[in-house]
Amino acid sequence: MPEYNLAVIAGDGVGPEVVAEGRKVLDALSQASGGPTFRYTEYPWGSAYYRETGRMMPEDGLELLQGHDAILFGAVGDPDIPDHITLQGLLLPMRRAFDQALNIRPCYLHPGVVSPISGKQPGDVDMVIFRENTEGEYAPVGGRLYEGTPDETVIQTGVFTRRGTERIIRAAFDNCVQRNGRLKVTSVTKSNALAFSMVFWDEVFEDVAKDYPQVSTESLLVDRASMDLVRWPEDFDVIVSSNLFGDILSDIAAVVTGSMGLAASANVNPGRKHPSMFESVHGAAFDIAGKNLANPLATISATAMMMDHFGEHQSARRIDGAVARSLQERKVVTGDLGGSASTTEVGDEIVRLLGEG
Ligand code: GGG
Repeated sequence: MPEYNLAVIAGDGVGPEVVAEGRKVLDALSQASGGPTFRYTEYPWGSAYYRETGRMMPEDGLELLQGHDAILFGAVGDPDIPDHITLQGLLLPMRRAFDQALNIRPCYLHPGVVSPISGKQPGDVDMVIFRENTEGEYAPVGGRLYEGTPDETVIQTGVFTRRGTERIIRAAFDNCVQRNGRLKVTSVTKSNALAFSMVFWDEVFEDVAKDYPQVSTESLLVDRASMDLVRWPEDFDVIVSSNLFGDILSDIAAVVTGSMGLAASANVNPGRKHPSMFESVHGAAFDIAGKNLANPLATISATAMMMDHFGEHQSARRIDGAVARSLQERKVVTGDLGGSASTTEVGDEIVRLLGEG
């Protein structure tokens, strides 16, 4: 019976509430005979830690995380701390230090869930977004000069390496070949305006595509892709995009599938030298924090992605099956999906459904 050594960073806002339900589901897996077991180490980092120490995590935080098999992450964000401090102090350094280059964000319209786009049927929306996760527009490269004067000058640079660009594009193609028979990869850029970085991205995309002749390809500008995601989401299969565009497009895709509260995310280190991280796409949602109202299904689905990462595919399918069944039955759903169940009730329901097999 394998035991996995997990780091848990519940973080801010609704993070602790949804992570508690994710752990509840992992613990339920452990009850099955031959199921995986888990050892958790909690790291109380985030905005509360920042208020006490002036840092989002301790100086040796990354060293502490390195020894774990994976990281289960909640959320970052605080109404009283600037977002660039909370994000740059914890989530983004973790992705870079652990070379979590592949941010994988699946979106599926489940039976029982109503899309805000009229006429969309269950399964019509079925896509996965591959977002480059360690460089691009989120690279912390730039500076500020003559601050507060009329000459104030600000530079923020995008960083696109051949290695990073090729890695995410190749991962998208590999996933496309494995996942289904539709076989289409859409690359999203803005190469008409960003004539260095995104023209380069387009070239790498065309090069990599040659290795996958069975996959059809398209290249869309991000403005066109954003429109199409809303009006024709069924046209997309696998999307590959830069850090910034992938971040935005995956939020659009999540709401099209009914709620941000359903969107899970894996931050994968392709070389497996470092721990990968699993989290909801949504943030801290501090307007509902502490009220037991948040939908924990995104985090619970992220635990299924973690199981797949460990090769525990049967456990992953059990979690996915329980999530799908709870959505279809609609007996226990949170407010974002039109129900009145609490965060803990949804977690309990998933555990109950896991028990039914
Ligand atoms: N659960 C993820 C979270 O807290 N997200 C907040 C956020 O702003 N994320 C931006 C990103 O994923 O790059």
